[in-house]
Amino acid sequence: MKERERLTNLTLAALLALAVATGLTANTAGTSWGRIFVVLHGAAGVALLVLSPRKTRIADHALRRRRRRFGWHASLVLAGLVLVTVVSGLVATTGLTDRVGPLTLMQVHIGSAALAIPLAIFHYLVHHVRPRATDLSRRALLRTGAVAATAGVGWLSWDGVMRAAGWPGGSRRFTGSHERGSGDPAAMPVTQWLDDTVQHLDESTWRLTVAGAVYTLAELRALPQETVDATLDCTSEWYARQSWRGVRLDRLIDAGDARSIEVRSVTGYPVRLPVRDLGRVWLALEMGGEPLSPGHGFPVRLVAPGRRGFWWVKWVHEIDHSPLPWWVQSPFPLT
Ligand SMILES: Nc1nc2c(c(=O)[nH]1)N[C@H]1C(S)=C(S)[C@@H](COP(=O)(O)O)O[C@H]1N2
Ligand SMILES: [Mo]
Repeated sequence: MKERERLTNLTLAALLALAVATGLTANTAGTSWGRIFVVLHGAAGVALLVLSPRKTRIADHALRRRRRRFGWHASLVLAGLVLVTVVSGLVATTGLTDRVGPLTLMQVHIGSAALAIPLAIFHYLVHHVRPRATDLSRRALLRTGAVAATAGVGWLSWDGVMRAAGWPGGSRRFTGSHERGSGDPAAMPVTQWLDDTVQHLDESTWRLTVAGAVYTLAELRALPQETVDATLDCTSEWYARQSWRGVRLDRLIDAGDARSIEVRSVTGYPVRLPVRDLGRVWLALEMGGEPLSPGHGFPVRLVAPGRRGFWWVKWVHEIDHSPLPWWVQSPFPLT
């Protein structure tokens, strides 16, 4: 295989790995340091598009000359999945729509990427694309630099195009999310992570257990309340800024000699917070001056400014000390 083709294949492999890594990071980042991962993620997507004509030529060449390797059908499926992933990602940035039929664009984007990962690994195992010392030659680096520059400029122009067109995507948050229902709780989406369903809890029987102590809703209302303006930023492309009111966690539970604090919903949805967060996480009873609706977590839910939406446990039921460090948990909830 020609040197140039080999380099294209290698660059594509690196881009796929970069896209997956930055996509995962971009989805966990809640504070502005995450911006760089979102930019890299977009640029990786554009770079894949930039290289796609070259890759099409390489594949076409191989197929014509009947150099069909084992599992070449799987390679076509892989190409299709990568295309769907990149295009659904780009369409999602526009904010013009967030659905394709019964699925959200993010479900399509993440779903097709997840299907592509094993196929990509298989593809590179069969095709033995291995780096060589000459990959660091001046010419090779210049060529890679040119792809990176084109992708960077392409990504920035895409932002410019969206702004010029007046699309919602022009004013995305640094996480890539679009604004939905800020200051208007009724207009804010109700979102569950995976398989939870909206709970309709009865305040007369609901109880909160905090390190063994049991509270009724009336008892929580009697504790000192604070108002916090904070942004809930879901990983499925939307965010909303609201005025929340509730009890700061350090007024309910002290760190003691715990290393983390576990918070669990009535459905068993768990998160583990570092004890240093006790002074900056709230157990909210109200949003926008009204009690929470069932969809938004009635009677109480976590408000964790600077953390992505999946930390903001709804229908909280139990808060407890844990001897484990906070990072002993899956990077994303499993329920
Ligand atoms: N118990 C429970 N809490 C949860 C979830 C869930 O599935 N179960 N989903 C989380 C996710 S992913 C988000 S984005 C927010 C959404 O909050 P909202 O429905 O009030 O907008 O709730 C979080 N809290
Ligand atoms: Mo979410």
